[in-house]
Amino acid sequence: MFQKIPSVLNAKQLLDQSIRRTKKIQIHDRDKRYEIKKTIIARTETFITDLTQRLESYVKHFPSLDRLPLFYQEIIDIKIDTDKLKKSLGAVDWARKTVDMVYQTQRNALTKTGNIDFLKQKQKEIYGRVSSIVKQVNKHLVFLSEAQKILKTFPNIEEVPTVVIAGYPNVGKSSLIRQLSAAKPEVAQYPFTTKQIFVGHLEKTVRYEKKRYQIIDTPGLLDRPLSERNEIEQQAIAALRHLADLIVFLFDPSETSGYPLVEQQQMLTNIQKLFRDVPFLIVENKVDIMNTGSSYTKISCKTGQGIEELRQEILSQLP
Ligand SMILES: Nc1nc2c(ncn2[C@@H]2O[C@H](COP(=O)(O)OP(=O)(O)OP(=O)(O)O)[C@@H](O)[C@H]2O)c(=O)[nH]1
Ligand SMILES: [Mg+2]
Repeated sequence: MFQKIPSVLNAKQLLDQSIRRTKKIQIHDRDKRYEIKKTIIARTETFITDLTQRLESYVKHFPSLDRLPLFYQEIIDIKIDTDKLKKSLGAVDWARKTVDMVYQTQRNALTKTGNIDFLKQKQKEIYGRVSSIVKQVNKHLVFLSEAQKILKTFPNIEEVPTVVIAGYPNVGKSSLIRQLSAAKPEVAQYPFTTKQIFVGHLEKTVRYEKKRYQIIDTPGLLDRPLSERNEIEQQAIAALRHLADLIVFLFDPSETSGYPLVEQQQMLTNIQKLFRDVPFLIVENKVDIMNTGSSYTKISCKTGQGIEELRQEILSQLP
């Protein structure tokens, strides 16, 4: 989704690169004065073109934030900060336009004169003004560079029916998505192993036609108000809010996760209040350690018990 955004250079790197481009340019003419004049003009022109094209490509390749699917809008705001991102894109766009304008107003002076010293002086002046414009937006270039690195890690979300797995930390959410799909998020015996959204896929053949579904692993959630949730938990909430056609709520009754079952139950109640329109499938994991005897679906991601039945149950409930 965001793979096309180029790596963003800072002001110094950008200016160095564009100047390096110009060094190779050498125009030949039998008339020595013409040769110097044409070379200076060609180098200046290349410097400006290279620079403005790079600046333009940064702005162009960042997505139009208001037109993105809501899930992306929300995680961009959580992980990057939408207002800052817009401001930085605006600043870089301003720099491109201003560089271009400076050059357009100086261009005639370059082409009209025959005086080499004046020409060199003008070239220096243009380079100086342009450099100071680019340096003025350095902090925005640095911000865009960071943003690009973060955007590159965002999962590719498709417009297909989607099941989101939610639950307390360490209950086995990532283990479950590993059982059900080819996605391989990290599994570990400590809470908050998963720090971002992972996407896997499920398939079902309906009348010879293969249907594709998404299964999403989320970071663990604690039972606390939305306003107290950290950035990692907020991503899980964003996935539930914008992507879920079905929520699989995973319990760990064995409490080997380190969280009491009553707390897990309390959170289920609160999450259900938050997402009233979405169907919930309640599942108890780690049945190899602990079987509560309740009527909920029981699985073990360790032994594989109940996994195929759960897969069928999920597929039958997705639209
Ligand atoms: N005995 C047993 N252990 C399990 C089972 N499922 C998961 N585990 C273990 O529980 C621990 C947590 O598993 P994860 O899949 O990382 O849990 P998670 O819910 O994704 O955890 P976070 O990403 O931290 O929220 C790991 O040590 C798993 O090996 C199970 O069915 N039985
Ligand atoms: Mg996990």
